[in-house]
Amino acid sequence: MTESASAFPVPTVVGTTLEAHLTAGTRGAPGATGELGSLLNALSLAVRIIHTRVRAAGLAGMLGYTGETNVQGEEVQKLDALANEILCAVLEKSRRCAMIASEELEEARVFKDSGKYIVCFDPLDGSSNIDVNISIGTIFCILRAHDGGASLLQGALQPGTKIVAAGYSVYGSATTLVLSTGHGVHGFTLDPGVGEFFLSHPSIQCPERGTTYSINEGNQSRWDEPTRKWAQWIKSEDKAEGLPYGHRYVGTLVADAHRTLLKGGIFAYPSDRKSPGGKLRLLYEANPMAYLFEQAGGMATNGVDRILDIVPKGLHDRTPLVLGSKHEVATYRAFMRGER
Ligand code: AFP
Repeated sequence: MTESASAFPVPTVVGTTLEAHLTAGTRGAPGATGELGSLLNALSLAVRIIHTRVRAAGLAGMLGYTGETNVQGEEVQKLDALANEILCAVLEKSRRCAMIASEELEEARVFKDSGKYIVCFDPLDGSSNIDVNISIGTIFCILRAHDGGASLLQGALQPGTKIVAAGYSVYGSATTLVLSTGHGVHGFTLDPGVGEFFLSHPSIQCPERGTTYSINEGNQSRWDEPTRKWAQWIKSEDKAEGLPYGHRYVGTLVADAHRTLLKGGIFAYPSDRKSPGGKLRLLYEANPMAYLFEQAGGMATNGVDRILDIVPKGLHDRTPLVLGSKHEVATYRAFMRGER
């Protein structure tokens, strides 16, 4: 062996790749065809491509707006549009998708020669943070196409309890992919040198209690009385209850939810006078996050009901969203019921 070769120690431990994890997860499972695993691998490919575009956006003239407005009435960022195109192309080529629903598309898109799944996604969450180099992400969930009834559209409008897998990626100091297929929540970190996701956070558990709360305090004047009372309480001084909590708010759901999932505490985007039905979207923001938090032992509510029980009426339905540790979310709900 030459001098130079021995200078680089042979890696003793090669991590578990996403593919190996998914294959192990479906091996021997009754009726498993590997199609779901292959669809999740396609989604991870889309995330890796988006990762490269996000990292180089400032150099490739990909910051700023396209000049168009999307179905949400929001100005579309160039990276939003690009991330949407990447996901649509990769999912169509996967032949595992019968249909997709995207935050950036008014209508659902049906694919020919399709597979048995529907993917709902927010291609690039946190648009307001894209140009200022703050964490952004991609959010998705997967449903069985023909479980919802006759039409494919009905397939997308199933309650979150019908989700078969969900996940999100965070393009932050590292690119992380967090996902669940109903057997716990697992986190993978991208090794950019290898271009591969390796298991870095196996079996994530959302702590029973936390010490931080996350809400856009700038909306306070628009909140209803119970929400204002809860926000006042969580900032009050009470050692026995561990109050006050620290305040953390990035303004990107994936980043605020990721912190809350790993460290505990609570994230809340309640309804208010400006958004009486809530701001966040049910199919591709609230439902995927609610599925992951419940899989990790946390909770998700709209303040009254369990998010996953809500039956969607339309692709771009909005909902109040409260996520987090059991203790904090249960306390929040008690305030909304006037029990505190
Ligand atoms: P999009 O960029 O996908 O529209 O997401 C932004 C977002 O829906 C979510 O990521 C944040 O939690 C929330 O909006 C931030 O809203 P405010 O700017 O009103 O706090």
